[in-house]
Amino acid sequence: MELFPRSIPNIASQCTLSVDGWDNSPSDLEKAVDGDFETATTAGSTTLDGEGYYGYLNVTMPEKGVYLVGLKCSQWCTAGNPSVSVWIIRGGEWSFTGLVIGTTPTPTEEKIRSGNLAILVVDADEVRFGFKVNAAATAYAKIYEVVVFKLL
Ligand SMILES: [Ca+2]
Repeated sequence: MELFPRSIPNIASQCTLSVDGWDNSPSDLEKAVDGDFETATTAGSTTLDGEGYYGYLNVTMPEKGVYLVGLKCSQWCTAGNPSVSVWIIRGGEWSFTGLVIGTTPTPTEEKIRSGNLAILVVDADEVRFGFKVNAAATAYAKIYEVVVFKLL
């Protein structure tokens, strides 16, 4: 699938992916940067006793710049509504960008977000995606693909 001109290569495989904040972290992170939108990490999950973040995905670029970052993921949970929030990080300073994906009603089975998230990163070198649920629940997510285009 070719989403962008060949003159702007997807450099996701040159980025460093890491996860934190999960009871059971998603593994097989290489499947999130393999260029295949159908392959995914294992399901990460966390049980929360109230609204909160149940895990994070961090994408660190090779250098600061202007990037377009896209994310295909899935979320599901035993109660409430899951969402994804985004921070952009420049040299260690965090900037909360906002809640960018919300899912209703409660997806009790895996729900792939067909409207993929894309974030423009300006003069920064890291994006942090926070997976959130707004109720006491066990919540899950898989990362299908991260795409990173360096624009400048
Ligand atoms: Ca993939």
